[in-house]
Amino acid sequence: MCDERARMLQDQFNVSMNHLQALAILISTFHHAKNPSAIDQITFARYAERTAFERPLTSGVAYAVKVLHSEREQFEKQQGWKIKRMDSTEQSPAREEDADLENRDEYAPVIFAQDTYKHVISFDMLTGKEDRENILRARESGKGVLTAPFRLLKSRRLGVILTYAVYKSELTSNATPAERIQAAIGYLGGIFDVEALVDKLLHQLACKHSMMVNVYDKTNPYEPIIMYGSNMTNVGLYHISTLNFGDPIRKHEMHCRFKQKS
Ligand code: WA2
Repeated sequence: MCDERARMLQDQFNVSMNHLQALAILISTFHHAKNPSAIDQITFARYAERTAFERPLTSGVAYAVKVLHSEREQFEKQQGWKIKRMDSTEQSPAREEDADLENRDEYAPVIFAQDTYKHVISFDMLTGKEDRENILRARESGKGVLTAPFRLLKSRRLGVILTYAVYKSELTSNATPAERIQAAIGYLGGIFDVEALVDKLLHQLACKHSMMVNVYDKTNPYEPIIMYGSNMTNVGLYHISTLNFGDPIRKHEMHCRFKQKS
């Protein structure tokens, strides 16, 4: 029964992942390869909302573009807003924020987002640890890459982000990592709200009350990160099913156990 649950979760993850990749191609076709672009925030948000059923484990999508330091001023003028650091919420002083941004050679500000995440628009995704690592890994590999579970901005909910890089159309399929980094023009992220969405999925199954399910990121076997379920000590008998979310550097496991009758 644990294997069956693990397989369902993995299938839904795969479906979501495929659709995110298609969305990355849509952006490349209708935003980057068309002048003027056929996509703006309103169009993107509407399309993302109407196709949300295709990405059952995601609670939203967001798209960030590569902006070089030399292009920053022009970009900000065109957008009508300034690129912000992810840690520069109301509290932190604006001067420090500007000084810090000044020293970077490139940025990845979000320009489009599904309405649930429109608060991330204008934030430089290279200034957040998990987002930055994901963007760098996505663009040099050309594959979908996953973060470890972490607390999202604003909502502070536990999530993982799956990122696909968008490239200039000239890129060949056998390009080297250096060529990929050079040819990257943007980064599409799907936000997986594991707490809420895994819960919804597992509740559709029978025996939900008699079985406890936990999902872990065990990329570091000595420091598993809980992705889903209540944190409990590993007592009693439990079954382990491995999960494959398509990113070879990440390892995930589902643990299932029957609840004791009290
Ligand atoms: N989106 C929404 N909330 C977040 C977040 C994020 N990243 N990071 C922290 N809280 C544009 O992978 C590219 C979205 C990152 C994509």
